[in-house]
Amino acid sequence: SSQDSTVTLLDYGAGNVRSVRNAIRYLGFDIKDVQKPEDILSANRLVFPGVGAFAAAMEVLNQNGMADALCMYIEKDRPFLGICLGLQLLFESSEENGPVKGLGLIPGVVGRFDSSSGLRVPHIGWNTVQITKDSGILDDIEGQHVYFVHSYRVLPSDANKDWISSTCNYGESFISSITRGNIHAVQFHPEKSGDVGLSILRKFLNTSSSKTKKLACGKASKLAKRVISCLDVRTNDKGDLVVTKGDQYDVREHRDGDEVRNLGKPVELAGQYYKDGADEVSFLNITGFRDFPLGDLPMLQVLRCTSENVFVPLTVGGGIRDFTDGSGRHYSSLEVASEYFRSGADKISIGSDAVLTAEEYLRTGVKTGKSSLEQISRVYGNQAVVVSIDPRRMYVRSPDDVEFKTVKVTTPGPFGEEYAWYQCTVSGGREGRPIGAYELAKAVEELGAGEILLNCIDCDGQGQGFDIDLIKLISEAVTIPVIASSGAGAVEHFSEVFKKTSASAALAAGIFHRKEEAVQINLELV
Ligand code: 1PR
Repeated sequence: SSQDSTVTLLDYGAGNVRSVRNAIRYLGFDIKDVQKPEDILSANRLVFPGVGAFAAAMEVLNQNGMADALCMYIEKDRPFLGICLGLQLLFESSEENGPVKGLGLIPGVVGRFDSSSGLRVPHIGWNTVQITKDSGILDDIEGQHVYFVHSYRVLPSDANKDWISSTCNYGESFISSITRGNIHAVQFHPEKSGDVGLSILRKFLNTSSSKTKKLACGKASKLAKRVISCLDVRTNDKGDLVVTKGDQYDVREHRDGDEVRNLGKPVELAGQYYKDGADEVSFLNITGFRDFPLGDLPMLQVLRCTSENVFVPLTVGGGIRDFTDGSGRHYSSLEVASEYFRSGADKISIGSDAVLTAEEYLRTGVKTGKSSLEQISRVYGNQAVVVSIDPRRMYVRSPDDVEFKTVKVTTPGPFGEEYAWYQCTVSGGREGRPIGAYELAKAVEELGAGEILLNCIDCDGQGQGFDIDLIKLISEAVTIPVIASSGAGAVEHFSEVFKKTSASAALAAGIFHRKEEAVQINLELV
């Protein structure tokens, strides 16, 4: 019956739940949105993809009677799946801007990961989980990786141990899923965990009565390093949005009339890379600094179409800043970012605007709270905000020659210089700024960035390997995850960057466009 294919979704409007919707539809189910508490009580199966901050979510749930309905629904053991914050809200309270009271169905307090011992927070990445009891939905995921993105977690205890169906290890063992009867909740994102995640969702949607099989107990979890496929996107001279790729940021052919290199259509290529096993896909709208992205609606369309079929995290960057259009209408950077999130992005990436913000912050020592970076991370959480750095290597003879942090380079410069600093640029590498990558990285971490995408203009498109000196410098300077980028030309380059630096992920473009390597790079083998 039509009832059987209906999934009730509790979306209280705090962020991107488009991916969850897309995944449910992809699996052949229809979605009914909760409008009032009665819709919860009459649901066949309820999915609760909590997004945003704990306190804000509880406030909305309490205001309109949803919290009571939710507790009643769960106490009646009706099929329920909570995702991420949808797991955390079931516990007694959270320390996130708190203490804040939760739904109180499960004993335990939601606390922050402790970054004081060098642990990178937010925890962003693919982990295996250790299954501790049959859940009926996680049966097959032993040894498989699922995608996590969170700064808060609940620890296992005697009081909640009967609920726990799996744990995960990130600096410490935390609860990655709970199960009791028909009630399930997961800390990771099944809608962003590729085929493994889709199979978990499918099982939940198909079974209300769970037929479970016996499980062997698991191996220890291990954080997998992520490999990210990047698509640099821009409008070509004919007006089509194309994937392009530069050589040290120069995307023109230098023959046949200097055309912008055209490597294919963004949606198709993203779909291909997902099928090939990319852990994440990033779109960088590389002319966003001059073409306003909300005027450039095709980019939003690319996100909408891509997110219908790509079930791993999507990042989009380019042109995130305040803007006044020709008719005098003002758009805030928050509006631009919100539009990207609504269209299916999980993270946004800020380039040029973050450089200007960091410069001002270092000059004044004041956090105004008004920058794009601060506003977007306050509203969407710092895990949703990437800062993309486009540095250029500047050789010097001695560290005393510049006011910026230098490194002793592995390969000396053209005049035998033994040191270098890395100058930040804006507008796609066109303009150098008086700030180094090191100073920028530390400043944006303080201002609320959740991750750093570290490019290197010198290495971009060269296929000669990542700039290990640079990546070591930055990944040791901050506690947020760093994505190494620019220069991958062989599988060995990925293993090198993970062996020699503490980068959490590696991003590449050309190597995948040239189809020299499938995206799936089995790092344990290299
Ligand atoms: O400044 O907020 O509008 O953001 C613009 C964004 O576009 C920034 O993230 C900036 O890095 C990017 N961008 C601007 N111009 C270019 C260009 O190439 N002309 N692309 C550009 C950046 C670097 C990576 C590339 C890696 C890996 N390209 O995206 O994919 O270097 O390449 P490889 O594996 O082939 O070596 P804003």
